[in-house]
Amino acid sequence: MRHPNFQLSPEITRALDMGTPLVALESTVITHGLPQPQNLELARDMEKQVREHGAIPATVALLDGKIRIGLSDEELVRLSESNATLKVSHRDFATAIVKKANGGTTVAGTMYAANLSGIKVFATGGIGGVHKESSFDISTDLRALAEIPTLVVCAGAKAILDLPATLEYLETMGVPVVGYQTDEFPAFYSRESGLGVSARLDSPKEVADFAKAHWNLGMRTGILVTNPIPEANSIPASKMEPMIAKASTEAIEKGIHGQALTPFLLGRISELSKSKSLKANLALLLNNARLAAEIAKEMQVKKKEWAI
Ligand code: PSU
Ligand code: MN
Repeated sequence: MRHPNFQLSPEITRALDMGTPLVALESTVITHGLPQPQNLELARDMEKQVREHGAIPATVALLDGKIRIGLSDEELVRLSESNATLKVSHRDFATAIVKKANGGTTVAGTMYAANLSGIKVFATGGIGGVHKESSFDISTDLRALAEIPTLVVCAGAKAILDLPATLEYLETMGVPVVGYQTDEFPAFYSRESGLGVSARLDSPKEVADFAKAHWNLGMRTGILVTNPIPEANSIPASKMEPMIAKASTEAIEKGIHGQALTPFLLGRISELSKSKSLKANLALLLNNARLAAEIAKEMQVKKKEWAI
């Protein structure tokens, strides 16, 4: 793909030419979601997980106003240490370009850039959704899932959100919500939520077959694959709920809203849980990178059979 504002790394260009499996990775988690130095460690570890499971990682970010697909290690360091980064969803790309800024792409922003580059599989932690704190804060991640045909592997939606409302929105928009080896929609830090998924699938091959069936019917939505956090790192929902409620009340009291809300809540919950939630967050991110690589391998085998 040639576009003046996009820059693909040589490795990604080669992988696209050769048909090597690729996994896109977001970067808001690096710039806004995690503290330093865990953010850099996590970025490196996610790339490593993807490689160890047979795919090439394509971290998406903005550097000096260019949309970059695939970063070098020095660039990862720059992004993780840079303080004036933007949080980039659809409406922020042009801002970053015009201001020649650095930015971390959200789930929505990463889906957009990955899809334009020809990358179909993407791993993240938790998608954004419908917030509890204000009456009309709906993450643009949901709109992206409704409109961009990319497969997103996540650990459910962040437990700080209104999960039933988030699932209703996805249903309305025709976005499949797949439970990976589970019948229950996972709640990020916890494996359980009491809410259902639209399909349960049990292997990377089954997921690849599902994607083929969905897109070959002419559907143009994303596919959300929800992968529960590993048991050993999970925190029961009953333990998380009081901390989430406290952080949520504080956000309302301080008048924090819009793009700043998610980073505030994640940071505050990490403090309240004495970093237990941070550890859980890191574990689920790596778990998702692994599964995404396995799915990308299966999907690459089938690429010729896709309609898109
Ligand atoms: N998952 C995490 N940490 C994060 C995010 C997700 O574990 O920081 C980011 C994602 O990039 C997601 C964004 O797209 O938070 C959602 O922000 P908002 O609710 O403002 O749309
Ligand atoms: Mn929002």
